[in-house]
Amino acid sequence: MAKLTVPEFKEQYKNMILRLYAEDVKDSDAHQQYTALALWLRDYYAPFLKATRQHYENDRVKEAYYFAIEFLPGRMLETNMLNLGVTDVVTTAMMQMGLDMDKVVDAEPDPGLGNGGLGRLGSEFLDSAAALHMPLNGNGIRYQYGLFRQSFVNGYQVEMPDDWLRNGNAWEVRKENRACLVRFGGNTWLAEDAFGRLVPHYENTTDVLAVPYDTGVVGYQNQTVNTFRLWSAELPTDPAVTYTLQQKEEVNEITEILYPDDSNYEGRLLRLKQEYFLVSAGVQSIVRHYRKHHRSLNHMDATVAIHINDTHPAMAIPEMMRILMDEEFMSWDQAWAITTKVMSYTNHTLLSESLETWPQDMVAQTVPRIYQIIQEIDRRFRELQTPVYGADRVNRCAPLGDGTVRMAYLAVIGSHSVNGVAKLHTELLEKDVLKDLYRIYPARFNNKTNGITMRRWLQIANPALTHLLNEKLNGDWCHRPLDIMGVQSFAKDPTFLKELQEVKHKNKVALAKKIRARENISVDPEHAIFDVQIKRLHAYKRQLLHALFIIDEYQQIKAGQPLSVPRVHIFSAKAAPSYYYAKEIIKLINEIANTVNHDPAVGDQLKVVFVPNYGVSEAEDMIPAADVSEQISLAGKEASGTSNMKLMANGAITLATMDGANIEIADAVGEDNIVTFGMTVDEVGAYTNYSSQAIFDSDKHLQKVVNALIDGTIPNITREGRDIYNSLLQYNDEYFVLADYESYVKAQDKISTLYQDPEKWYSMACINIAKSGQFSSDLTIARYGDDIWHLTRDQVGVN
Ligand code: GPW
Repeated sequence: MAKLTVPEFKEQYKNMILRLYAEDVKDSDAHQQYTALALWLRDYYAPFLKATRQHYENDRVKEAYYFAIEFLPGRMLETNMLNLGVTDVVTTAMMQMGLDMDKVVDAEPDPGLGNGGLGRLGSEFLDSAAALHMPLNGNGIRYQYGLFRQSFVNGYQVEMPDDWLRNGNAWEVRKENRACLVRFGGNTWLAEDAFGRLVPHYENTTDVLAVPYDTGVVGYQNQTVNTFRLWSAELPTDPAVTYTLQQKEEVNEITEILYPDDSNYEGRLLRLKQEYFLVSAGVQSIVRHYRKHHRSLNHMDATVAIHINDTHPAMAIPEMMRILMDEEFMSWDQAWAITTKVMSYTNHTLLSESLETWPQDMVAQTVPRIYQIIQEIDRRFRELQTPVYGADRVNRCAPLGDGTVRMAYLAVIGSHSVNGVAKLHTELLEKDVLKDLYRIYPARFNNKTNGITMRRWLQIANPALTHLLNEKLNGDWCHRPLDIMGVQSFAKDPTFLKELQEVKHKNKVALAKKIRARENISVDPEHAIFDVQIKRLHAYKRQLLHALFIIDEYQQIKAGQPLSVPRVHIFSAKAAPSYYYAKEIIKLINEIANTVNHDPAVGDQLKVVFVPNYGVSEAEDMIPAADVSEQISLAGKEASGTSNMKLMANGAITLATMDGANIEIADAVGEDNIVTFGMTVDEVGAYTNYSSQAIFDSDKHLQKVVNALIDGTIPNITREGRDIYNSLLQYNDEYFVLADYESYVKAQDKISTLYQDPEKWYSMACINIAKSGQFSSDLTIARYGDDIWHLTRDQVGVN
């Protein structure tokens, strides 16, 4: 393909605006400009999408399908321009046409198809796989409303619908010709057909039409474009059938809204329907596609891999069994052999409240045939394993138990691979959460530490740092993430460290400007440490620990002792609408902000900003400007974390407990380049006689801080302050906030001391950037491809 020139692009773009809106470019608004550019890009990569598909099909390339109930793609405009290698041409042309590229970029809605880390990881994997020519397809739900938009009223979280499709979605292509029917409810029984085969019969089912919408996932300057498929629920088009209003609503609501719960299981019927809708549509379309090119399904595992992202899509296992047996007339054993070879599963949590366990009667009523198959999986598992491992162990880990379907156990039993998302997490799965199944299937277990895409978090979010890296590194770090290691040689180069400091300063100024404009708060980018904690609001993530420290600083200032270094504490987090305690923490932090930011005695020493509506785009604004990365979950609770990786790559110093991937970050950078604190997993486990009251009673300083929750130091939190106070004392502080407090304060003091020596600080930042390459999702996804899915790919720079 000839290289695109600026005049060519301008010509094509003007035509696009004309075709779409019958207007001149100068009369168009930002949204029109964005849509036209997105459609132009879609046209531009369409031939690559077609060629990629044809290559996979004609060459019988093995393809993997990543099934996930959520994805969090973020805006696609800049990513696609970067990956297609047209950023310079397009931005120059847009400028020449008098258009403001920032406004065009901002006109793209951020698709809120996910809650947090789980969904974002899925999207990073798709991006990385395309960059490596890996045949990986995304398979998810096209929620009409994404995660709620968050705002604050009087410091309280207010949720508003996220109508992200209001103006259409330029990237997607509806494929009604690829729709399939998904069957719910009714009765089912087996009866012999004319050939003497046992086949299921159904009556009174509700059939739902699953319509796919496909979006291209553009590889990084490599002409690969993979497919990201989202399913939408609609009424079947059969004119002979009529529907009541209620039936219509029941169908439409299946893909209407994303459940706003992060790492928290809620046994709601609609969610069960969403899960089955996703897997049934996804597996049917995979089998149908496979059928086009193969006469039998006996060797499907040679060209198909299906990945179950956490347990939400675990019904892919019985659904595959159903199709192979009921529609392809395979025996159980044959179908099971294929299914387990095709399926693999990632666990993302250690929290018991996140593990899905559906009531058996709910599953039996909602998806009766699937329930029968799960019963048979359970029966055979027990029959096979009880003689070897004994009834107790087998009872503990069989798919059915306590009147529920235990989805994690089903997922392990029906897959050939089970992985955790950080070394510690995988170890704890083996030792604790899944120990009985680990005993039975040790070879299935493996670790795949999470990763992040440097393209979004450096090349797009942090152009200044990208420019500096490009200047210093000979190797092509954009293709070979481990090459970032090269900047380590500048860790003692004062000129480089100054440049790095200037980059950070520039990003802090830019963020300060946005905070001023959006939140009406002035923060000082010259002197203050930007101390950042951005992630879902959850008790185990301990935003409260951070908040207590701010109260501590405030009290110190009020007592006449200035802080050694000014601080800006930046939070951003959504709380699940039904998560009462998390919302109280939001209110607390907002009121701390209110008090501190308006107290003339404080001035620029201390500022607190709670940035509303955290999402991918907000993260892109904040991460490049962070000095400190708060990763302070109670050890043993955070499976991995991924903001820890994004922040280190942008030169923030991690302030961390030894939890999740923090441990691997600490190993990578060395203890001099990270600040760790708090109890280890083993210490938490051994702490059987914890009394938060005893800690409180023995520490005057801590008492003053905690009492601020109830003594009026922070106004307007009468109820919240009392509830939080009680959670810490009366309810014995479930997440050991008080136990880790002293150690946290010391760690924060250490941060302040280090920061006062810029050469030391930026040398640490430099090492963090240098070592971030190993957390590239390009490397992670290559390992999934090699070890789990057995996919081909082009040579990656795995140096
Ligand atoms: F509970 N994670 C998440 F395991 O964002 F399903 N939402 C979720 O519902 C779950 C996990 C689930 C996160 C983990 O909390 C985080 O530690 C991890 O880095 C991320 O998934 C990606 O693996």
